[in-house]
Amino acid sequence: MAGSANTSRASVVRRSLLILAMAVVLLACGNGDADGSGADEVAISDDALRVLGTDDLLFEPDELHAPAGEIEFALTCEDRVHHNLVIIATGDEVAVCAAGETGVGSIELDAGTYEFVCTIPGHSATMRGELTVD
Ligand SMILES: [Cu+2]
Repeated sequence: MAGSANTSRASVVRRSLLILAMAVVLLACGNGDADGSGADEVAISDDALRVLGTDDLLFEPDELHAPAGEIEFALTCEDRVHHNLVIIATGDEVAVCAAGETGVGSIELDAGTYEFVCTIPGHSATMRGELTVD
């Protein structure tokens, strides 16, 4: 009896691993097909605020608008420098990107005006912006 219980547990584990492997393959394909720009792209919703962190240490654009509630960010780093995007009032780092890549994140905000900044050392002097939530 103990032997057959172990056998069925092993087959459940095997089946789980197989399902997991298939899920990974499906996710990899889905991301690659989303915009055709490469397998490393993350899924970005249509409502996401898209921001570019430039190699010149600027946010483009530096003025953002969004409706109150869950606000999604897609932060793209230009070619050579990595950045993050931190909402100063809450202290939340909502997105991070490696050089040449895009990072996504979200935060729940009420109506108001929020300053955001990149907190990578040396960046905050120029990498600032304002998010208006209404
Ligand atoms: Cu930065």
